[in-house]
Amino acid sequence: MALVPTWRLRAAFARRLSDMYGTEVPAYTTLLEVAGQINDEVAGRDPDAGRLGSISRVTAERHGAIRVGTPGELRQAAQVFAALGMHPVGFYDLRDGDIGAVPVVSTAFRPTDTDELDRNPFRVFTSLLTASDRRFFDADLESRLTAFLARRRLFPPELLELAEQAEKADGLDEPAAERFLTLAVDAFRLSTEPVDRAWYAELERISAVAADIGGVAATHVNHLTPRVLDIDALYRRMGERGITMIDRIQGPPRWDGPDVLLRQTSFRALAEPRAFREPDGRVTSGALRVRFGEVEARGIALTRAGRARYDALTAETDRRMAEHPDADRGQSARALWQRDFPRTEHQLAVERQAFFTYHPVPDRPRDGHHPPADLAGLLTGGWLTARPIVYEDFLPRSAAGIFHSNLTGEGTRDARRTGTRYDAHRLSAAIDRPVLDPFALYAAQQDRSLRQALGTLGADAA
Ligand code: OOG
Ligand code: NI
Repeated sequence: MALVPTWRLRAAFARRLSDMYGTEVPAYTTLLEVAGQINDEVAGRDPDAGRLGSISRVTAERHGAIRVGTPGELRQAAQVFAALGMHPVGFYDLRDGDIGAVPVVSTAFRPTDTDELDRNPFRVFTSLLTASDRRFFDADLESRLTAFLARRRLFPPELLELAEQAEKADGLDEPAAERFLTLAVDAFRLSTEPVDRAWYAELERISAVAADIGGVAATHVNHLTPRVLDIDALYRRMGERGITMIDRIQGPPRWDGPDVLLRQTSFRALAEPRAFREPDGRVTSGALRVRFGEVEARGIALTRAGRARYDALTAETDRRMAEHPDADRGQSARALWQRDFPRTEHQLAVERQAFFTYHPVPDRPRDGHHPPADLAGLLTGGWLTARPIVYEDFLPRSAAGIFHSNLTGEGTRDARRTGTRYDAHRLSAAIDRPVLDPFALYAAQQDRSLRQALGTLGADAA
C-alpha cells in the first residue's frame, strides 16, 4: 500500500489542528478570515508579495504552542513531531527575561530542509516547565509537582508507536496515517477532566503558566498563529471587528527598510468553561482563561552580527522608553532603526547582517569582464542575485511578552535564589535528539547556494 509521506502527515496534522482550534476558540476563526483577506489584498497590489514565501505557503502557514511538564513528556512530544518531520531547533530560556519571567525553557519543532519548509512549514513552540528551579518552586512543591506529573499520561502508547513507525519509514500507510492523525490531534484537545481547584490555585500563585502546565491532567494547544503579510493592517482591522489586541506589535518596528525577523501580536481569548473538583469532592463548573490568538509577519533571517545589532537597538529603545515613558514606542524605535539599521537588502547582504541564497544571473551580457572576488562586486556588477532567507524561528523576548501579556496574575519569583542551569545541550540530552542551532541552519543554506553560484560563474568564465 502506498505510504502517506511525512510532509502530507504534517500538512494534514496542521490543518486538522487548525479546524479543531477554530471550533474551540471562535475568535481564531475571525483572525483567519481577516488574515486571509489581508494576504489577498497584499498579493493583489504588491508584485513582490511572494518574495518571502509563496502566497500559498503563507496562507497555509501556522505555528502552534504547547507546554509540557517533564523531560519525559518533552521526549514523547519530540517523537510525535519527528513523525511529522519536525525537529527541535533553537533554545529559548524564558525564566529571567526582562519582561516577566516564566518558569519554562523552550524549543521549536519545525522542518529544517528548504523543500520541506516549502511543502508545509508548520512549527510548534514547545515549552518545558522547570520544576526544579528554586526561584519559582521550593523543594516541597517541586516534589508534589513531580508526583502529579508522573501520574498523568499525555500521549497514549498507540500514538507513540505509530509515531516511531512513521519516523522510521518516512510515512504511514493510509489506515495507520488516519489513526495516527486522530490520536495526535486528540492529544492536544482541551481536556474535559475536572481540574483540582486547590492544586490549580496553589500553582497559580507562583505562575499562571505553571498552573496551566502542572495543574491539569493533559496538555492542549495554547494558541495557533497564522502568518499575515501586513500585520499593521491586521491589527487595525481586528480592532474594527471588536477584538481587542494587546497594546502593541512585538519585534522590529514598522519602517520603510527591509522586513526582518518576526513581528507578532496577540489577543486574549475568552474564558472557556471548565469543570472543577472542589476540596470537598464536588464537581462544579467554572471557567479558565488560558488560551489566546496570535498572528505574525515574518521577515529575513539575521546573522549573529545582524541579530546583535537588532538586540542592541531593542535595548536602546527600552532605555529611551524608560526615560520618556509617554513616548510612542514604535516612533522611537523607527528613528533608531533609520539611523542604525541597514536600509536595503543589498546592504544587509554585503554587510553580512542577514542570510540570503545567491544565484547566478543566467543572461548577464558578456562584456569581457571577469567576475570579481567580493560579494558586493558580484551583486552590483549583475553577476549574482540575492534572495532573502525567511526567518523560521522565534524571538525569546516576544515569546516572554506573549506569555506575559496573556497571564492573569504577576506570579511570584524569588530573585535571591539561583536557577537551575539549562541550555541546548541539556535539553538535547533530555529528549535524546540534537537541538539544532538556527544560525547554523541558515548559514549552511546560504553557503551551499554561494558555492554553487560561484562554481557556475567560474565555469562560465573559464
Ligand atoms: C508560547 C509563547 C511563545 C511565540 O510565538 O513567541 C510563542 C506559549 O504561550 O506557550 O508562541
Ligand atoms: Ni506563538
